[in-house]
Amino acid sequence: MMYSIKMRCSKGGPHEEGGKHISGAERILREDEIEEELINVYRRAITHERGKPDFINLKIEKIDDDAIIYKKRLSINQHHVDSKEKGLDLAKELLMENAVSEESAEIAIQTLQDLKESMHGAMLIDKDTGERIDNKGIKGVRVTGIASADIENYKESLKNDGREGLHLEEALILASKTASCKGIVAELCWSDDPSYVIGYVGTKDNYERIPILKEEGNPIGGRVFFVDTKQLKDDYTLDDLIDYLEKQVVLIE
Ligand code: PML
Ligand code: MG
Repeated sequence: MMYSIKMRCSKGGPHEEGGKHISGAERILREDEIEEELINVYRRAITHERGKPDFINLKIEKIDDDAIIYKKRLSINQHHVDSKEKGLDLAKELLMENAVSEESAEIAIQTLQDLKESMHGAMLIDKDTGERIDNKGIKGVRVTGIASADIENYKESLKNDGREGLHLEEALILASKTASCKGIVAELCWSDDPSYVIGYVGTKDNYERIPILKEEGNPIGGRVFFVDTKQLKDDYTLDDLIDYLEKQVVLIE
């Protein structure tokens, strides 16, 4: 039996009452792993560079085994650029190689850059027109229900590739679930952590990791998921797509 552990924390009250998001985390664990991980998650909440929270929400829920599906992990492609401008140009190019129109890629990049505060989740943008198709405002669509099928193995394999760190570990899992979602062709993300300037373009198969996508010190980040609206039909609607991202439990192998 597996359990989902979710933490979110904010400053100035709960998120839903206007508090500023500090950090969040999700784990899917066996019962015997919960106690130790709760301490890690709590530590993460109170030591985050975005500030000290005055609200921490911790949720522990049992998951039925038959509610879990398994999907593959994306392959990492490490890119090299020496400026934000080159990073953003590369992101645009990669998006266009993955079925996103030039217009939509440009609008997405501009929209993320123009944010006045960080997205809590992702915006859904039409891959052809660049139009936003969810109505969730700054909250966006939150991808939850994700974890690595074997956490220790996963960390070890990243380490063997010379890649470590919580940002990458978590982003790669999230991008892998997102890539498995019917109707999504690509993703663009950069972090809301001020000193963390690395971002990525997620495709159906790859995690295209780009070393600079924003200015050092910028505390605003977010995600865009590019949707092929032609794949949305009566029997697979936008609500179904959002439900998959927000609710389906997916373990990444
Ligand atoms: C985040 O944690 O806010 C997003 C991080 C994106 C890049 C992670 C990486 O590849 O290092
Ligand atoms: Mg963050």
